[in-house]
Order: sequence, then structure tokens, then C-alpha cells
Amino acid sequence: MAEVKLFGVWASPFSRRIEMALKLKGVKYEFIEEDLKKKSPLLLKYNPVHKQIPVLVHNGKPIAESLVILEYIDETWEGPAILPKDPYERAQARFWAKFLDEKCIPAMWKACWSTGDEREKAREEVIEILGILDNEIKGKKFFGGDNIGLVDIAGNLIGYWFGIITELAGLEIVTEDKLPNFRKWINEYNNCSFVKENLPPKDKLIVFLKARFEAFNTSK
Ligand SMILES: N[C@@H](CCC(=O)N[C@@H](CS)C(=O)NCC(=O)O)C(=O)O
Repeated sequence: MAEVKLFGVWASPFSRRIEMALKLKGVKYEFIEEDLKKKSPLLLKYNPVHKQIPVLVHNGKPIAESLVILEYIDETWEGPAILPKDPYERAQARFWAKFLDEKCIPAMWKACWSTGDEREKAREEVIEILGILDNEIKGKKFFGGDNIGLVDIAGNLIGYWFGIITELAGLEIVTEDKLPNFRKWINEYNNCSFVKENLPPKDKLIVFLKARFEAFNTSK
């Protein structure tokens, strides 16, 4: 029987991406919680380049970087497709997943963790970037169509974590006025039973993130 291990952190949207994909495919796995302040020798051995979670280890072979792992899972196990079959649609899904990681997430972090004038500028920038996604999701239930796909799984940070983080940071970003379609997707996403079952409980995540915000505020 295949041996599947996931090195991750319960509160990390990146390792939750992998858990979502494994659950979608019905793959049994062992979850190994890492302490990122004291990374295990195994994590450093399996991901010597980035030294980050998540790392999936399949029959002793490690795979790092969450978007790469998602594709590996889709190609390795049967079950609901994560990427579309059509080559053009596949390329589009990869494009938007890359856009999330390279544009949306950095802009989002900047808005939540900056202060003063920089914060307002960063808020405007993130609204502009999310506006591109707002246009992309218009008229669709999920980025994957009627079902959750690569972009929705990769989008857990902007779909779930982001709402909690902006609330803690006291920022208003996703309004009906500015991002109506993106807001609709967020509602759809958070009400989807599969998503709810596979993301960390909100109260536990709030406590975790609040501690990070408090540490940030006292370090300013
Ligand atoms: N590009 C990576 C990002 C993963 C990532 O940011 N992991 C963080 C935890 S959420 C981490 O391991 N941080 C520890 C470090 O960078 O030292 C991916 O998609 O897998």
C-alpha cells in the first residue's frame, strides 16, 4: 500500500491546499505537524532548497511547493479532477493559480501588515489586483466552474484566511460595491461543505492569528 506523508502546519493555507486535494481524491495520509521555529531534520532533508512546508512524501519520495504538489496529486490519484482536462483550460487554471501566489497574496500581506500612509496605498493596490479576479469569477460559481478546482483550492488563503486577517487588521477590502463577484465567490466558497470540512476552525485560527497581530503591533 502507498505511503503518503504530509509535513505541514495546521494553520497554514499552503499545507491546507494539500490536505484539501488529498481529501478530494480520498487519499489516506499521515499528517506531520512541523514547528517552523525548530524545523525537523526530516523537513530540511526533504525540502533543502526552500526549507518550507508543505512537503508531500509519497513512498519515500519528497515533493515540495504546494502548486507543484497539487498537480502531482491530480496526476497520481484517481477521483475528482483538480485541473481541467482540456490543455487550454489547464493552462488558464495554472495561470490564475500563479497569479494568486505571485500577485494577490503579496499584495494582501502588504495591506494587512503595513502602517500609516503605506497601508492606504497597499489597500488600494490589493483592491485593484482583486478586481482582476473579480472579473475572472464573474458569472461562475467557482473558478473551476460548478466544482472546486485548482484555483479554488489554491485560493483558500484569499477565500478564508483573508476575511479573518482583514477583520483583525481593521481593513475593509471586499465590499459589494468594489468586488461584488469576488465577494459572491467568497460566500459560495465558505458555504461549500467540502471547504468547511477541510479548513481550520475559525475560532482556533482567530486565536492563532491574533497572537501574530499582537506581536506585530508591539514590535512597531
Ligand atoms: N511557495 C510555497 C510557500 C509555502 C510557505 O510559505 N510555507 C511557510 C508556512 S505557511 C513556511 O514554511 N515558512 C517557514 C519559512 O519560510 O522558514 C508553497 O506554495 O508551498
